[in-house]
Amino acid sequence: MGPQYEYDAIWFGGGAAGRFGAAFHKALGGKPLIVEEHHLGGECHVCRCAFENFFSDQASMAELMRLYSGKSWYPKIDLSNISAAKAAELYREVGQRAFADTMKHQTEKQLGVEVAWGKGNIIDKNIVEVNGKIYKGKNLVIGTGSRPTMPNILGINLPGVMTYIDHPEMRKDPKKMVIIGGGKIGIGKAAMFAPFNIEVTVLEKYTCLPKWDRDIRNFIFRDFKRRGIKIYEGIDVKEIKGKGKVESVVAELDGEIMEFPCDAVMVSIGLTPNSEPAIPLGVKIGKGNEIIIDEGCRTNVPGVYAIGDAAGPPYFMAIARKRGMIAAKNIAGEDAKMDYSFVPDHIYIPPLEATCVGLTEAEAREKYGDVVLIQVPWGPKPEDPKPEEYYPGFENQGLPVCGRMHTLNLLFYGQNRNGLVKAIVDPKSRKYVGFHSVGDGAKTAFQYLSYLLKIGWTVDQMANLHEIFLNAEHFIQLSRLVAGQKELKGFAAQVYLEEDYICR
Ligand code: COM
Repeated sequence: MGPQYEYDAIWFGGGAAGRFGAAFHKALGGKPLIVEEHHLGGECHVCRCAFENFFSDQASMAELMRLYSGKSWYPKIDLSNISAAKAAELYREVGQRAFADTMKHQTEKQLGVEVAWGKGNIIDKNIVEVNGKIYKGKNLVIGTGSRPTMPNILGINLPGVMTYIDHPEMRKDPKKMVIIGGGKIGIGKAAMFAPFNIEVTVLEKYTCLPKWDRDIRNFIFRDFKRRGIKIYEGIDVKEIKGKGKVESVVAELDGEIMEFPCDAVMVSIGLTPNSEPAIPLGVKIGKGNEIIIDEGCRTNVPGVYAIGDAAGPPYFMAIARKRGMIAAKNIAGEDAKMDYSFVPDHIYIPPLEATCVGLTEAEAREKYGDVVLIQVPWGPKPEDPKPEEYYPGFENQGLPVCGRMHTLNLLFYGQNRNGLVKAIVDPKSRKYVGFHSVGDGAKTAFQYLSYLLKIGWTVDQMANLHEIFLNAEHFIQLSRLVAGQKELKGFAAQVYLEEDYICR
């Protein structure tokens, strides 16, 4: 750092990328300054991952209470008055504040990273002004996040049109909600709202969750159908109608105009990077409004870096944080590069979760030819199990639901609904090429599975691990069942669940 600079780097934005990057920078021996207007941790704890985690748990509880009500020893539960708005209020009152305090305490007190609180104004690539005070940095790191992409259609500004940002701000439960966009956010929100007696319809212009494995998609959407969540694909939204507030969504399907009455609309068609603050610096901006960076998170302007969502997809917290870490290393004089291979993906679809990493079956077949599947459930479905009738003597005693549904409580969830796990293996090398799961609780394992994929983990190595029975992700025990085969065949007939979930 030359004598004219107070800081090695000014981290413009203290979200997941900037907070982790600045902390890493400090740990490397540098002198970082974070400039942040609202909260450290960015949107995560306000309306994104932390909020979704909380709200999904509320939705899971509601959905499972409905399923368990009056069965076995569980008391009858009346859910007619439950409220998504109440759940959101609880998070606003408790969760948001608690998270904001924790982030501030951890960053400033525990890690000793300096923060300039207030709206920052970038004067040039070495000078940022905050509340009239000038801060000078040798490097500048832009971590300004992203915002929901909004379609340019009539009625988009009507009261009742929301995005993920407004979800924690809900004050009243809608009766009917239309979700525009069936990507990760839209599908997750559909599963989150439905348990609260909200009628949900998803309108997707192309295909919902297009990058996900076909069996996983089918599993999710068949379950949506059972729950009454309607999915339309190939439908083009034209207008949101209403006098003073949302009343319906108008869309075109196969040349036919359809109208969907509703009192709320959630828009989830994608994200747009917040690259605007960096434009005056002369950084290159891509077609999706993202700041263009190299593998080391450097922009085209020397000394200016971009991290997190501001630098474009993949929009994923781990990528945001790692971009921060890579920028920190390079500011400290290393030559570090981002590695985007084997990044897992995850959706909360309460009461389930879907997680995947690596290739889908279709991609694997294209690349490796005849792949082997290690999968449950597979083949013909068992008859729908009948959950026990109410067990006399337990009326209004005991807990309604034991937390979430882990493992065998999923049996309540009905025919083949207790999850699907699928590992895809190249039989020649015996290496895994993809893992997929829908069920409860698998996401923890995927943090490690993604690394195992990367290092070329084999079925034989997996068979040597120690499973803790019962776990939601059965990959270890399933792999051991077939690992003795000299010529790997796996054990999953290639049975596709029929695609009957689309409303058309
Ligand atoms: C996640 C926010 S809640 S951060 O990545 O820890 O800053």
